[in-house]
Amino acid sequence: MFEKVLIANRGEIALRIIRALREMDITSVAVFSEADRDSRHVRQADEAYFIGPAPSSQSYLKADKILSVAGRAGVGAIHPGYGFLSENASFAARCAQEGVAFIGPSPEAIENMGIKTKARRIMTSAGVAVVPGSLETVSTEEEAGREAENVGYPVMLKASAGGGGKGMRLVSSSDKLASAFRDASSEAEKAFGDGSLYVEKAILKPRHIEVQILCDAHGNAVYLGERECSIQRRHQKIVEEAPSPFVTPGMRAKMGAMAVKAAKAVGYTSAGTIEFLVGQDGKFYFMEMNTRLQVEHAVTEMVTGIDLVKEQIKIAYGESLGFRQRDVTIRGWAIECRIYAEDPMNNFLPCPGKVVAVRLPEGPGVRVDSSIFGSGAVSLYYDPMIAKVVTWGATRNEAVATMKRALEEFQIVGIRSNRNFLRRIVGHKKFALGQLDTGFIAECIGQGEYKQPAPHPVADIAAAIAAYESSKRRKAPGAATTGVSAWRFQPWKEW
Ligand code: MV4
Repeated sequence: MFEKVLIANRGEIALRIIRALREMDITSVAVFSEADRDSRHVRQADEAYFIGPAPSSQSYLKADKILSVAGRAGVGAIHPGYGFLSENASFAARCAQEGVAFIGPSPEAIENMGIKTKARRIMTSAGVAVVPGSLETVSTEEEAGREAENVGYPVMLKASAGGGGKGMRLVSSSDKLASAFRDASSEAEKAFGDGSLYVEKAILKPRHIEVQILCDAHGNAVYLGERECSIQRRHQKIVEEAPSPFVTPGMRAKMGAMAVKAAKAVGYTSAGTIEFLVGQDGKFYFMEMNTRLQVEHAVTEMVTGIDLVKEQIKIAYGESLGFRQRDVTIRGWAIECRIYAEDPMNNFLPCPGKVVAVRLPEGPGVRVDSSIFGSGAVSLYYDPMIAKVVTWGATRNEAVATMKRALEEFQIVGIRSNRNFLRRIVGHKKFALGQLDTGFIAECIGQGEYKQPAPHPVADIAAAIAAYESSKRRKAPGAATTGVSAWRFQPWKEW
């Protein structure tokens, strides 16, 4: 096995990987920017190397610096986590050139899946169902119009280089095509430096359901069930669960077989995810493949008992998968809520800043992946996701009940978070029924409707200090704590 592995990432995912390495008795090497000197991944790794200024373009995205640390530290492999260099084919290729294993798929697999039209062509030849539409890019409005007539309106214009909804437009009829084409193309040009588009039939009120796969370098491939990821806000996932309330065992087997076929078509190795767009009629179509470990991988780990990070490391070392498809069973239900340092009352503006105090949920059925701590800070330079709260239950209802309790326990003072927004989602009647589609937030939670007052962080701190001081004065030594139920919703009592 590798003796030493570098983690080319930060935050909760760096900690997640350090934990796997520790359990495998592999030395962990962290890298950190100026903004991360006091971060937990730096403290918890066996070694840590400074790689530059806070902006990720000058640190976590600098392949040169990371490879030079890899050389100096003498690591056998690099785990890229998610984001940053994780889906950068040339970085993966450079790792190979320098004799360091990239814990992920081959550069070719990353590249083939990165270009959406190319991925659609490969999938079509492999017999994987893709959304009906063009297999080549359309370069003019006229060409787009012809393709749109072929598949029938409504259609979706999408960026070939795309992802994340950028450069995407829903077109309901032919008279709206020309302006949508121009808008989508210029948006794609700005976002990806490539304005080319393709046409797909629009699937109305779709679900986003993705299948986790694991493939080793010896031709063994398994699927680990699906994740329901339909609850998104502006193409950002916020609540995910496994399994999907919509997927039957028969559908799971079909989607799983399709996902394995898709992975084999690009000679995939490592952990990967096939995203499917699922219509209200239950038909599912390949949307794209994520060639990395994903943020929401934990829900799959909770229901399968398989440690995806350890599997990635073993696969990168050349080991064979230690189990077969028939050994994979889905047990119970898991839900993940992503806590972001953002203000739902102010258009979800990121709210970086100094953390004064934090209480993370714990107890039965709770897993929290987070790198925040009581006197830490949320940096404005990076993604504002500060914690993943994951709960497990024997049934979906139990997992939901545990999530409600865990979100209630989650307290943070000093910065604002979307905690209450998440509580509204998880507490919604339609969520309880598992009636989820990609319109859930807009239809059930809304943006402007959300009027729950959020106290200003300074008011929180003042309340915390005041409460602490008054409790010191009032409490007789050894006095029993009373009124426990009364302060369930008054977190400042804790501080
Ligand atoms: C679609 C679609 C409907 N029909 N494609 C959005 C992000 C990108 N990865 C794909 N997306 C969509 N593609 C067709 N042909 C609807 C969406 C979509 C969506 C998909 C998954 C999760 C949330 C979404 C929110 C809005 C639109």
